Amino acid sequence: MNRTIPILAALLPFASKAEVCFIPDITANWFEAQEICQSWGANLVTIPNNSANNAVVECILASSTGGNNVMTNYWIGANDLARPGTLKWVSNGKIATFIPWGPGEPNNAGGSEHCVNIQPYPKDGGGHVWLWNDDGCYKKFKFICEQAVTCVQEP
Ligand SMILES: [Ca+2]
Repeated sequence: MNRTIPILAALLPFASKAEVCFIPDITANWFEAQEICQSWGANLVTIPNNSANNAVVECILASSTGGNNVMTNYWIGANDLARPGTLKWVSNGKIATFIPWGPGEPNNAGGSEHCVNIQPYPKDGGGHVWLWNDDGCYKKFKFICEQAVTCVQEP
């Protein structure tokens, strides 16, 4: 679990809301993943902008323990099942507007890719850039849960 985010939120005097992300060391299809997140009072992660995408990447890299391979695909909380071509977030039903697709994505391979994961693409000159891919919802991947943390300012 990445504990950096809630600690920072607690230090902000007027913070009303923050999120904490966690990545279980298991794989699941998109629907199972969302159910597992919900069982912990969370949702698959919502990524509304680039800074949130960067925070998710930090969360992924921080989940590396004991040499597990973090360079893989992770389900996030977006799909276009209700209306193909329109991505919505499972946490709040909002239409996704920030959508950093990877090269050649979304390709809707086989006409059956309606859920979104984030994955590392090698960068020229080394390192990786983490971008999104539409994929088959029933494929099993690791996944990222996000739980809202409410902070109340004490009088
Ligand atoms: Ca794809």
